[in-house]
Amino acid sequence: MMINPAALDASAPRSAAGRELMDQGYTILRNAASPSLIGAVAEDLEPRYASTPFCEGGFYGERTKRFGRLLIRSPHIADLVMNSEILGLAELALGSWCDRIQLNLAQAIELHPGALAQFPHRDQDMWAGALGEVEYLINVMWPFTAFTEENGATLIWPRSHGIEALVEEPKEAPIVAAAEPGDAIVFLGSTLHGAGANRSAGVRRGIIVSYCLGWLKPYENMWLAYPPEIAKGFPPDLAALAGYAQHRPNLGNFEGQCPSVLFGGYPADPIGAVDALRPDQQALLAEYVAAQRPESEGGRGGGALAA
Ligand SMILES: O=C(O)CCC(=O)C(=O)O
Ligand SMILES: [Fe+2]
Repeated sequence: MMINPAALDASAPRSAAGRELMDQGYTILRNAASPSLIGAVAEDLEPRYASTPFCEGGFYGERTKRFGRLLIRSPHIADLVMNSEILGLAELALGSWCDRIQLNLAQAIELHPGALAQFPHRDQDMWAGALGEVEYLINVMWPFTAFTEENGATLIWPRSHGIEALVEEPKEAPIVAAAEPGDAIVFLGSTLHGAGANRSAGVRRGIIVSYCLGWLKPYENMWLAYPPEIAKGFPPDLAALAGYAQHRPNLGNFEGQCPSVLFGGYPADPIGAVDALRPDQQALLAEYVAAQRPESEGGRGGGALAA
């Protein structure tokens, strides 16, 4: 197995990392976060790793621990989720398919000694959409311990993404995404991957943060993980990423308005629905509406409908 042929320094121009991501299906950003930030998050999550039971089932892994809702478990996680390099890559990979991206998952993972290799999979297979045409998701693993071949570093099949997702057998062997705390292992939802086997005597710790198209059902139920009374304390960009924004047109509304209306409490009185449209839709609609308004109200007097 090759180790990390696609590793890039985060200080390299984003277009290089972006090109790598889109060409290879993955990239590894070296030093994408400071050791102190990673250390602070790891420390905040420490008690929860210890108290979380092992997973059940062959996919999650029976020598593996996982827990979600990371945004409530450490005030520092927001800085990882909102990392601008990562958001840039997410926009690059997903921006053509949606009006806005959203948080799909923020989950801690701990692979214990004896953990078996995870079933190789593509994360996009949770959705029943067309394959080989659309990118649905981008995944970021942030290691808290070194990821090595021995302790189960993520295995990634290079160039298994995009249209290759329709091919049954990958054409190439996987690489070992060896990485250090502070690095970010980034791969697409169409890229074949899985956790390696932990044959070491120590645990492999890290978190997965993933982003998906804003019109999909996210893997982690964001509104239950972060109800309004919690999300109202997030910075507005983070709250929007965690589901408190509409995907234009009008998707994900609460009573016809942006769900962030709930940050002020549940409305005591009825509220009216307000369009949330893309500019192109807004322009089309304005013309259609104006054509039906009487001239006395600034419209064109019913022309368009008859035409
Ligand atoms: O832990 C890893 O290295 C990968 C985990 C993964 O791919 C998943 O749970 O979907
Ligand atoms: Fe996965």
